[in-house]
Amino acid sequence: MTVLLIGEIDPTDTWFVEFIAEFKKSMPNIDLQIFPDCGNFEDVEIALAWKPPLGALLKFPNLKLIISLSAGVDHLLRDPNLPDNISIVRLVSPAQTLQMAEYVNLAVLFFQRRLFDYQQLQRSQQWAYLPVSNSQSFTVGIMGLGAFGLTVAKRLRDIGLSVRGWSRTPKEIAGIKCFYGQDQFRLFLSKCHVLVCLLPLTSETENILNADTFSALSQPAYLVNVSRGKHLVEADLLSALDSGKIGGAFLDCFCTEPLPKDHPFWHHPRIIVTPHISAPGIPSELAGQIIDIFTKFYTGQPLKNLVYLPQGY
Ligand code: NDP
Ligand code: OXD
Repeated sequence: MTVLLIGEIDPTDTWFVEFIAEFKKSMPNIDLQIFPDCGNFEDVEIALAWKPPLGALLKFPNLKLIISLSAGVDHLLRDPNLPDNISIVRLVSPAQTLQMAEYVNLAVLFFQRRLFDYQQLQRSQQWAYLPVSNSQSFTVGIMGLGAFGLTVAKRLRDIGLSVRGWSRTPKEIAGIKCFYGQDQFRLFLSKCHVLVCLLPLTSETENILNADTFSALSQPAYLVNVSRGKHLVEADLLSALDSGKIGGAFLDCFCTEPLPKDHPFWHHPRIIVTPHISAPGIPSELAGQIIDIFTKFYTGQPLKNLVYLPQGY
């Protein structure tokens, strides 16, 4: 069997070097080819994809399964020429959801303990005490209660913060106040001090982090965007930071990645920029998941984390 690695894949990048080595170690009998330097296109049955070129997956007449190398699948679904009737599964690993929970915890506590204000005091060598909101009255709102959002929400709940969540369909989660659908969006926002975006990027969620959303939050208000850059209207965030409506932001994903050198986010005193590393996934664990998917697929067992195309995630 031939498996194709396709997309924005730099075989010299540290993560991919490790991933390819783990893949070959765990699946020595599988012929792994990297697009476009692959042999016979007819031999390819499974594609491992990360931002494949538009229309490229149509070139493989015997393709049976697409595995997204990421949890988000916007990089695949943006392609209007995706082959029809082929299942798409995405990789979601427990270690990766834990990494995300750690990152969001870090950001939330940074805001709650007023570290942006202390950084400002430090710059002018001021030794001063600033009052802090207690954790039960500091509310974190998680947009998206899927694989990542749920783990993040439970972690924050378990350290004693007040947590609410918002999803498309109704949920009941112990100790977390849940809201759903467009009708309950503003009600959800109304008590949140920190807004964490863990939504998939779809036509319904693009630009959802905008001036209107920010104006519905409780003060002081902060933002964590760890999902996709296109959820955020960047100019609205800069205005909200200028006016004080938003007190600070942790941003891990951007409309253009890498973030251009002249982008105003780089030097903003109330923005922490990280280069899409909140939950990078562990190559050995992902390779293990891929073996499991191959086994299930070729023995006709149901696959987990299937993408439902009409929903967009
Ligand atoms: P899931 O598909 O498991 O969950 C998505 C959640 O969003 C669900 O709760 C869903 O609601 C909700 N949702 C979707 N559309 C809407 C809508 N229109 N209104 C309200 N809620 C909505 O996704 P994951 O948790 O696995 O991943 C989320 C995103 O995180 C990924 O798409 C990716 O962009 C990002 N990500 C970023 C990483 C990084 O390193 N920065 C790493 C991994 C993921 P419902 O439950 O009702 O279906
Ligand atoms: C993902 C990501 O979606 O790393 O998995 O962004």
